[in-house]
Amino acid sequence: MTEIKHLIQNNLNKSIAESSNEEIFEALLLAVKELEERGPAITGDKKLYYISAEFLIGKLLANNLINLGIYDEVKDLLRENGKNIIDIEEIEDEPSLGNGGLGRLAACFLDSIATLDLPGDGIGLNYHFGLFKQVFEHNKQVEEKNPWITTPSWLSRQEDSFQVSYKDFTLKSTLYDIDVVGYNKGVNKLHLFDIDSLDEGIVGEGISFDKKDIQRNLTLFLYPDDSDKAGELLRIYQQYFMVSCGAQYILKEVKKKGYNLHKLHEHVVIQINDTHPSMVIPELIRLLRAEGIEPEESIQIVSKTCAYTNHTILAEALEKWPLAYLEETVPIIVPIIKELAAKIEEKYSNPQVHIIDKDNRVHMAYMDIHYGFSVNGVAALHTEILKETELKEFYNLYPEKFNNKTNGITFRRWLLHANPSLARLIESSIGSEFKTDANALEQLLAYIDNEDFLESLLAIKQEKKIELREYLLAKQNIQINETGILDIQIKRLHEYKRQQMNALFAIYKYLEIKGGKKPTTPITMIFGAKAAPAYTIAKDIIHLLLCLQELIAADPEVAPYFRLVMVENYNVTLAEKLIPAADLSEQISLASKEASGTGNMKFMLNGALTIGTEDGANVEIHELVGDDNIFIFGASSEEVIRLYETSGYRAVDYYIEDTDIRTWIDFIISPKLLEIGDSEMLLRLHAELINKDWFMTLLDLKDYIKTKNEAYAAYEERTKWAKRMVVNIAKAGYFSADRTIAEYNKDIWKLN
Ligand code: 26Q
Repeated sequence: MTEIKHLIQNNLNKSIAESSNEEIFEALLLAVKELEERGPAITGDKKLYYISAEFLIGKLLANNLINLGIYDEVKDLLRENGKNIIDIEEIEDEPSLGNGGLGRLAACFLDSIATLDLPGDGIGLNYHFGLFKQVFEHNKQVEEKNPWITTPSWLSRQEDSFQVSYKDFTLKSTLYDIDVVGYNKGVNKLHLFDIDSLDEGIVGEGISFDKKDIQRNLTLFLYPDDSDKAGELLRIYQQYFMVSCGAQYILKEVKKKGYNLHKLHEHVVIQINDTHPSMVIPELIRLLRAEGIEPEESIQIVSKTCAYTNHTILAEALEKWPLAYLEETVPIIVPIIKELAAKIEEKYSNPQVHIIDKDNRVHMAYMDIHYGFSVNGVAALHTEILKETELKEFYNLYPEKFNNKTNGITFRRWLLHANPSLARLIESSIGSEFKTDANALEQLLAYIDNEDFLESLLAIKQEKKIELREYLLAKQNIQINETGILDIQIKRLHEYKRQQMNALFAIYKYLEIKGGKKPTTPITMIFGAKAAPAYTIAKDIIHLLLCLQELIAADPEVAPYFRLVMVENYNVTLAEKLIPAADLSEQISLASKEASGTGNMKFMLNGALTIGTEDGANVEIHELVGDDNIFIFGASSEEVIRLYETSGYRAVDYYIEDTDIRTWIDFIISPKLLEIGDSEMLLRLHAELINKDWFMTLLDLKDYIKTKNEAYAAYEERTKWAKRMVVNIAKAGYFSADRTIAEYNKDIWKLN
């Protein structure tokens, strides 16, 4: 009997064949944990700590089986006993410990760090209900709690416990670890801090709870952006808890290993994932001083230890905490923040680089830049924009700190697990090298004229569409058409990502079909998106999409040719089903606004073609695949930045001057839609698009429609399209997170 079979059987009190899927899932989880415990811990003289408020890890069973190299063995074992591994995978609840891109990136990074055998742990929080679960009621988003911690669980409770001091009370931490197993490699840890005094019972209707009851609410939810003060204070409490526990944990490990604290930076590097963990800087300074290190030296040590990644240039997402909020919650680090700020004011007269501004707000990013040794953006264009505009003054001060690290994704989850058929086709063509060296995918270019290969590629896409159709029908009672083009936009709902522009395309297409022009190939548009609970316009856009879904499905003149569907509760699990089935990947943000995007990379790897603006990593995708293998449209980032600087964009001008645009926008408040939807929401969105439209939907709308029609037409030439798919897959190797992490290590972390 093989090891895994033995371990599974040990955790079952009957045979596999007689056990339920739930029992098998639990037995497998315990067996996998056991194997991981036996696996070699990754060690080294210097260790990375990736601190992040979010780790959107997704389900772990299949991922860990793949990385342990036993997925197929387990699949076969289960099949021999009349069980389907896919059904067992379904049992697992997805931990929703992230909002979107930033959290998923952290998860992909942990996978690659372990795979490259680098000693590196994650540090975060153990949110019990994570990000809310989205349900649709009356074509509107409603938020519910999203529990995921079950018994048994991937979490293993540890002995370590730390005190965290706030103004009015002290909390005692508990620590839960999750194993991070690399692909056929050793094991790192994700450390998730929590409190025993948490009370899940205080959650009322939906996701409501007493935001002031910190001792009972601290780790209930991943706090999505929110505007009220109690919410902001809770976020500070969470952030400080995370970094204080993290810093204490790091120092404990360093001392245990017998390292000299004066040489901390030779043994530790801390990557600060956006500004959410920025308080680690003053906290670590405080702790080093408590260890007897001189004030100035403690600042120097920390400055050589911490590195900062920026993920956004949207002003509202750059954290600026009022000093008064920090005094009210975490007064213990306020003197240190003031001291750090004062040193900068002494040194530089330019108020634009001061940490505390004239309104007494602490600019967390500025503290990171002054007191960290590295600042990186997440795609080439993004880093250039940081250097030339947003953080220009800082780049002038510290050019040597700035560097780019274009994001990447783990191919274990996004190819091997999400699309095993494609992985098999690739392996049967070019061998298995691509599994450990993603650049080997380039060898697929040799198959671009191979008819059998192209046919197989299209057949796999078709198979994935059928699987998706069956899944959506079974799970969400959604009907899609597996013939024709599948056009997908899945990402958080935000105006800058311009789902509203795609909705206007749907209105245009609906009216065109009503006017008698039927598409030659059926079109299915799929959306998936959560809106932050307090983001009114984002919720209005979801409402519009759901109303359009209903309208179109009910119209017999249109429905046979065109469908729009919005999946409920878009998450990692759904992404793994949607992306392999996609033909067209929607990456249509207003140029300059999407720092990188990572969904764009996942689609490309799975043979979808991108329709997109020259934004984020789309620019690099475009460079890699060439003009013929991507559909680019819209204004450039330079044009957009100029329009903002000169206030040169006025949506209302487009509305008045272009009768097409006016027709489509007015359709939002047409009798047909008002009959289905909520007039307050539709009227508000209509007015917003005409009078505000901060993200310039109308600027690019016509170019978008033209380009998408070209893409749809191109889809009909199946062989040509398949060749474009080959180029996209072949060039996707650059976007392996293994490449990204190798760069972080070479330029920033310098482990090994
Ligand atoms: C800030 C203040 C208060 C409350 C919430 C927040 C907050 C929370 C989450 C701000 C930002 C986020 C998440 C940002 C994010 O996901 N950014 C994305 O990061 C990806 C990985 O680098 C990029 O690919 C995306 O382009 C970027 O949008």
